[in-house]
Amino acid sequence: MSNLQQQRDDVTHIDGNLHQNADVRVGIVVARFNGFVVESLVDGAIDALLRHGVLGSNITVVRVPGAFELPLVAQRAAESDRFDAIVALGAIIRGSTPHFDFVAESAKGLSNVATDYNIPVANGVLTTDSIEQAIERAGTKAGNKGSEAAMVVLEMIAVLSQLDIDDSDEDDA
Ligand code: INI
Repeated sequence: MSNLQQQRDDVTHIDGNLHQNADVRVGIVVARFNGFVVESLVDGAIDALLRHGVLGSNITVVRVPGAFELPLVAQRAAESDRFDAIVALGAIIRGSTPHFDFVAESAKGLSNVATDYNIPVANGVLTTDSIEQAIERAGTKAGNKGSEAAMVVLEMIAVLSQLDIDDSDEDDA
């Protein structure tokens, strides 16, 4: 075997498996604004979690008025220690009100929650130019961004737990 091939074989790969989720606790924070779209994201997220072994009793859905409110409630949910991951769902549709850009900007606060509280947070907030684009991403021709966000947190939980295992192995050595 060439030296290069040997080096390739020695590379450590960490991938999350999606099979062991019976103990996983997920908080889903949901903006009620544009609810006709957002509820399809919620259905998609819950369906994906249940199909991957998360127990219904370990899923909590928290509803807030709009996407602007999501970062605070996501932060509080992370702080509570009640969840292993958070999925944020909403739909910010240009033209719904004049302050689209303002609301869209505020939803960026979600990304800070993950790093500030060391917990996976998936951003399942649609930001679209039209209602049609939002519908396409909520269970029709462009998939369901709610179920995608749910899968993201399951993968992240698995990846992070793999990293933790590898750390403790090194400590033991
Ligand atoms: N909230 C949304 O979730 N989506 C939107 O498209 C939206 N628009 O366009 O206005 C929206 N506005 C409400 C906002 O999230 C707050 O609830 C409101 O500003 C009160 O703080």
